[in-house]
Amino acid sequence: MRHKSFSRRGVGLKSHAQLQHSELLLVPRLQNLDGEQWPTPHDLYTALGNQEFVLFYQPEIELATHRIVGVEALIRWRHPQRGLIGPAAFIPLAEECGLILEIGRWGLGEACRQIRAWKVMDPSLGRLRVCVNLSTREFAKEDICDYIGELLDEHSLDAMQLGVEVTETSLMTNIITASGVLNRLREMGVALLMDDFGTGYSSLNYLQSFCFDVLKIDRSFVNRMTEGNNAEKIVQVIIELARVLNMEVIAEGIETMEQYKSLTRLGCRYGQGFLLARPLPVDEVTQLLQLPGKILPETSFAYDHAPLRGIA
Ligand SMILES: [Ca+2]
Repeated sequence: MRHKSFSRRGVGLKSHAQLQHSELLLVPRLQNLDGEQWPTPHDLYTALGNQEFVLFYQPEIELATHRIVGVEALIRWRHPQRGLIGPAAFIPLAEECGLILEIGRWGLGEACRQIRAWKVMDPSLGRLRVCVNLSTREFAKEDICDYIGELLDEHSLDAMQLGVEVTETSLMTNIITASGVLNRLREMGVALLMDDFGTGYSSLNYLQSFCFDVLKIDRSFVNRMTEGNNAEKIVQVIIELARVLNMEVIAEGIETMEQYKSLTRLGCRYGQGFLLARPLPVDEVTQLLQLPGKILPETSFAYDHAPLRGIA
């Protein structure tokens, strides 16, 4: 893809006009203007060394009350010239060249440091769950459990404050190691979330084999929901499946009031998406977490933007 614009501005909840503008900054840019591939592995090494990666946090909301129950940590690259860059532009390369292990560890450490900072600021935030996405390669190394254990000790955190989001693809890649990692994280008390549920090859098989605390309904189902169509029926069945298996369910990618209302009607308890709150820089999400009861005012909902597509 070609460049559209460069900017150093961040993303916020200031106004919907600003939100729509800032969205453009997160579009993946995979080429320089001269057509050469960008970024290169060397660019990623440099970015890590220069501490250019940052975590944004997207609230997870109880749909009936608008209460924030958790946040998902999502990586961004704050490039000194190119501005804020979404993960689609660099995570696949990081996976390919192996640097994902170091970037992932940085992300876990940064999330734990932030959980501690929120807890010190307001002890009631000690119950907030912060979820981190584990990449396939991180998940394939059993020492990830030791590393997470060290971080929890270092920052004096309860394991339940940390959630780990795992996709079916990660499970599939190395099922034996994955099984060991999941069992150990469960023993430690870390919350396990099945990410992007329904898009893999063997979703039901994984639910049978592993104990997850939370099932996240993939955005592709939520995005296509209209009353009575197949996507809505699939979502309905997933919600029921989670209920029977005693799992929490979070709908991903809620972008319109129609989707929000349908999910509420179907009994989906939690949701996440641009309608409710976008991924936000730490200072802005901290402001939301300080709202009374951590309840988002409905006036903050992004009613009037056109549907936006995933950059998470
Ligand atoms: Ca996720």
